[in-house]
Amino acid sequence: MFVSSVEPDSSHVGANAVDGNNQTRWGSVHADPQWITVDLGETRTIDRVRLSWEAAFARAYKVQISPDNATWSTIYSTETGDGGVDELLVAGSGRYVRVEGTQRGTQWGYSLWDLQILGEG
Ligand SMILES: [Ca+2]
Repeated sequence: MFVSSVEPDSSHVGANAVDGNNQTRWGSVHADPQWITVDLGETRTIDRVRLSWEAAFARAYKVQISPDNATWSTIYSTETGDGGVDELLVAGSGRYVRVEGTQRGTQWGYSLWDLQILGEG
């Protein structure tokens, strides 16, 4: 997996989503929308995103990719998320990958045990 850094940082422990450990989690505040952005460090071509949701899952979310952390292209979206593990086949190239939750599945926030961004590039 390619990760250079992740936002949000210490306040909501975004790093816990990309530490490869399924027992540490990132959790957002209890509001819509919320997001987590991963900086891949350089432009990468990605083909798979694997999200492991904690109990606080997203009913609706998007996976987006960007060259500059400003202009985003949506490479996956759903409005019928049911938590658990989502293994997504995607196609995209960029340096930044964002998971944006737009509708929570519970009264809590959005929470991921782990987020893997995989590809060849
Ligand atoms: Ca983790």
